[in-house]
Amino acid sequence: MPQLENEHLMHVNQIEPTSEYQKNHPSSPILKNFEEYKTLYNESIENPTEFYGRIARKELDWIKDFDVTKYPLTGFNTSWFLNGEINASYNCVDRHAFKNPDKPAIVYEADEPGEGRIVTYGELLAEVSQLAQVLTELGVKKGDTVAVYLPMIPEAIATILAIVRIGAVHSVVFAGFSSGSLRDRINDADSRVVITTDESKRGGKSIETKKIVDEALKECPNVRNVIVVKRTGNKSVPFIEGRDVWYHEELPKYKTYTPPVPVNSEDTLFLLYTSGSTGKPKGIQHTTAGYLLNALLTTKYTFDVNQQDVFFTAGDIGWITGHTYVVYGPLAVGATTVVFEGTPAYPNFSRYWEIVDKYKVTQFYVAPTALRLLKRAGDHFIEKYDLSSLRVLGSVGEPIAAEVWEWYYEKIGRGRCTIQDTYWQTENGSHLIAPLAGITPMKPGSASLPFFGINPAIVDPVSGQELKGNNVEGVLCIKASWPSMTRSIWKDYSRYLDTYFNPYPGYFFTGDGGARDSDGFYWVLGRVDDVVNVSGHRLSTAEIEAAILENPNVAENAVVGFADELTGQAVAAFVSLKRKDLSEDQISLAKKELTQTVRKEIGPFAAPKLVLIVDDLPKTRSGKIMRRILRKVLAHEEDQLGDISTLSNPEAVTQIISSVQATR
Ligand code: 6R9
Repeated sequence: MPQLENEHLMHVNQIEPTSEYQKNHPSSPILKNFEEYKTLYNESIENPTEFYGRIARKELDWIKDFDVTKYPLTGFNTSWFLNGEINASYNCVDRHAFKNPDKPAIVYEADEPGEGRIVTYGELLAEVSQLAQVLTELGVKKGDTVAVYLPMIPEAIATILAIVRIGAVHSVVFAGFSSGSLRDRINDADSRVVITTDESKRGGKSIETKKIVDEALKECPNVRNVIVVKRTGNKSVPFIEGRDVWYHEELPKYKTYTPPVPVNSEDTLFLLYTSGSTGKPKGIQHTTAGYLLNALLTTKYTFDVNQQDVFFTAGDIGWITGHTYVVYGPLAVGATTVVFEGTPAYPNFSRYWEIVDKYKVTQFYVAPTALRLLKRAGDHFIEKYDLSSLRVLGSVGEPIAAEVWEWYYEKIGRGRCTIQDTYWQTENGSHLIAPLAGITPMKPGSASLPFFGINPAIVDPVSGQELKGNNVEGVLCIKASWPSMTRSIWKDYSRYLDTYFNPYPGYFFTGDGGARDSDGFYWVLGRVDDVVNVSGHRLSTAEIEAAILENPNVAENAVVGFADELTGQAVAAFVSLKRKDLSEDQISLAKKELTQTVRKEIGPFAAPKLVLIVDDLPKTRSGKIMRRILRKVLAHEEDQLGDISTLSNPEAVTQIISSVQATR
């Protein structure tokens, strides 16, 4: 049997979904048992055309039926549901509003407890329709891109759906990004209209959202209009006549119904920028029918969501989790989605549980970083809450450690709920590997088994050969396309091929290490490229390095991730300054400035936790910075550096070791 490097992780017993889960079920679970999953899964792999053709016709409402379910071009370049016509906003709003206009679509919990409102499917249809007409009036046409820079408020959901209602493409930019990042994303996507708020509120603080947009737009010559949602009403917020229009003033000018524009299955639904190995963010391009179908199916099957459910994804619409599991998945199913504007810590660490009890949340989905924070805050923040409405608990964005999993299971789930550790990426659109609620046995720390249609492979990183059988470890790849797979990187199809398909020909490469254990369960072992994961935020070290280099005092720098108890990983920057004769005070000022530079260039969430000023960075003779050495030193593994005598400057390593040790 091969020796697995991470074998210690994988000796975990399976936990069967409790019988209470089935017993307390308000209707009936989506699947009867694990056998049924296996049968459907096998069909989805052996006969994807039959499986997906049938399920797409059953689950989605089509304007025109598709002719071909799956059309393989070259390799993975696959199109789905060809020649079909559909509209995503119709599937997420109209079809539910027609049946049940008074049913809550959105439950909005504002940053301030006690504030918020409910938006029914009928009201959502009216708001989406009116905004769709505002966009049309502002000249937005089918295929145009619209930038969305909004906090977690109901208008954000209406905006996304209004854009796709007229066949336009949304490009949501996380409202924590700085003006520079926003500017780059607006220009790359060639967005002509931006939607934002006057200000936003988070954790009791006001954020000057509109000012950030105005700053970005100084260098976005193609933006014609800004639609501004009044969130706080602060009178001092700048308003540029002729360019800016108020959301609340424009909408009432239009009738409350406008028909959806038919789009082709393969027309672009949205762009979402994410970080990769190089500095430039990638505009991940998703298409309409395939993405929508998988968003719906995973919501329904992974989380066992049905129409009576209240689904609370505590993620932001600025990231893929918010796209798929705040907006498209729950609304396509016809459930109620919770839109939470605030943070888990404001006004105190009970906030999530208060929301769960208040709205009788049935599914709760969050990143482990929040769970680690809440676990550390203490169980007295949980104990007085009932939490009996919860059936399913989800985890996303980073590995969940076994002790956090168990805490979640016992303290929040009270031993009754199932836990779905869902592994997936911006590029995949929806879950790749995840246990199905109440069906798949769970193993703390393992994302378990693949979703329908996903055929994972563990590939040897050196030979590129697939490692068959169980007890194997390598890089995690997928063997065939699935409907919600990204079709391209915006305006950079060759980068798309280079990133995902060329590294291991014949496979989609995830960028993650992975293993299959003796039971055939999958374990995700973290990124094998230069991507770090801070609090579930995906950051490119190259992008942070480029930001640091903007500071005129910097000669060179290298950024790597290191383990952090709370945020999973944290960012460390090793920087050599142009001047080497600085005093202690000047050095500490320089460090502060560098952190500021990253906050300004990218956003506060990317700021390095550790900045080390060094004379020199370790390099190969060909001049490549050896980031591997920096990672090892930060991980206390200075005894495992290997042969450093071949470096051009081995003495740099000694200085780095002592400066890292001085921080401990
Ligand atoms: C959905 C999302 C993707 C990267 C991915 C991996 C990490 C996500 C995970 C997980 C372990 C899980 N990741 N889910 N690692 N277990 N359940 O987070 O998308 O922002 O694109 O990040 O996140 O490293 O490659 P995205």
